[in-house]
Amino acid sequence: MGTETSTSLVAVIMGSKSDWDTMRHADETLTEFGIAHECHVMSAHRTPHLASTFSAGASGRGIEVIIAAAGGAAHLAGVVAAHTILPVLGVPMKSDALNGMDSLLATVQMPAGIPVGTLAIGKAGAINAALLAVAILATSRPELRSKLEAFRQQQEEKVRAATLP
Ligand code: RP5
Repeated sequence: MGTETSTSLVAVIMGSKSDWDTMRHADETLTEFGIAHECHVMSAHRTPHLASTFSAGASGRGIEVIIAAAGGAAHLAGVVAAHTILPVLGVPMKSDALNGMDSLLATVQMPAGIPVGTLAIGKAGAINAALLAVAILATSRPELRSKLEAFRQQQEEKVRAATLP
């Protein structure tokens, strides 16, 4: 975590190291698809300058999609989206106090003009944010589109082959 390469296509950022146990699923999914990416901890509240400079400079470094995860008063994805025109995918973290409903509403309820594509709370959101990032990249990369199609096919076959006790 915290590595940065000039070749990354996707940046996965999260408000706290405590989010990693959930966001590692985004990291793993991107790795499965062979997507060059980087993961960092930064916070809209605790490191506001870092969050704004990182997002303002992301496009210039070749990043094409940002995945931003936060919990509670989850402002990270929105703040990032305010500083870049890159697609920003928000992942609400499951919180102790309100089970992630706070994170979900804080992430999804953006004012018109600054979009954040918000995914599900927790692990499903982390995985789907990565898959959506792959889908965005795949619109201009045929080999990635093939990988995504193969993934869907395998997923379907697994469900069709499921047997119950
Ligand atoms: C948010 O506050 C983080 O994204 C995390 O989900 C939550 C709690 O952070 P810690 O107190 O565990 O650092 O900023």
